[in-house]
Amino acid sequence: QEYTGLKMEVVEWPSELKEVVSSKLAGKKVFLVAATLRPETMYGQTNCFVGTSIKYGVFAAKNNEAYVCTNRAARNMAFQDILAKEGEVTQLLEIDGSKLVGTKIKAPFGIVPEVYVLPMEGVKANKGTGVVTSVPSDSPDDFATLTDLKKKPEFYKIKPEWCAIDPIPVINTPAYGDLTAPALVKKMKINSQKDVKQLAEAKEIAYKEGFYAGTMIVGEYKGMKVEEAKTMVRKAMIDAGLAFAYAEPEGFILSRSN
Ligand code: ZZB
Repeated sequence: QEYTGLKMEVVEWPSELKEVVSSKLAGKKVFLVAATLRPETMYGQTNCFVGTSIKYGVFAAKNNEAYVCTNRAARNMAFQDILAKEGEVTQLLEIDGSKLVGTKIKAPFGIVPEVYVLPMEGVKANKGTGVVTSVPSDSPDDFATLTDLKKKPEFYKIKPEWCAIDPIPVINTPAYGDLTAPALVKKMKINSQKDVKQLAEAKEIAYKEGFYAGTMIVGEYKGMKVEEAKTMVRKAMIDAGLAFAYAEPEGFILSRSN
């Protein structure tokens, strides 16, 4: 699986983390790295998701940078020469996912340039980087989760203003309009992030519609088919130093867990 690793720079840490960060990560530019298959949707980022029971590490990268992701992803990155030294993983700090919630980060290419880290139940520790950038206009999972968070911020231990950004139109699809994911969630009567079966189905439809029938309605590639824009947006992000190619060696993972 070839992902785009999106570099979301930390703008402000939650107060609880400030002390440990200033001692352990002094002088480093720190990024949460989200793994995405839909770089063309990055204009519509409204937040980022982590799993609250997942353990994350902060790993030394090149040019005095540091990346926040799972240990498993860091090992994969090391072998793709994405970290400080090829084949080596240097963990500077460990952070519980629950503590990352509320961190303010940059959203590369986002129409809203700065967003917050929020909790999502469905984030898998063994997939991608364990960090997911959220695009509620085109991802049914993201839209359903944000709807939950907006209903019960106290329950999820978040501030309402962290999830206040409404879905941003990015792609038009003939079948579902300018907000494909919200339209699908409504049509399929999906009530929350816990409706995993219907969400998997909605995701499949959103992928197909977006990729084969979608047209960009914002950004530099406005008017272009998603099929063509996808690789161009990805390349632009990589050229700008805001992203990198990150491959998930599935065979390797399988053979290790068997
Ligand atoms: C932004 C985005 C925008 C995504 C969209 C999807 C969509 P797949 O197809 O199952 O491999 N993701 C990445 N890592 C994780 C994780 N550890 N746990 C849970 N979800 C994760 O899914 C790949 C997508 O799942 C990635 O692409 C990421 O969300 C999320 F408009 O990034 B995506 C219709 C989907 N639309």
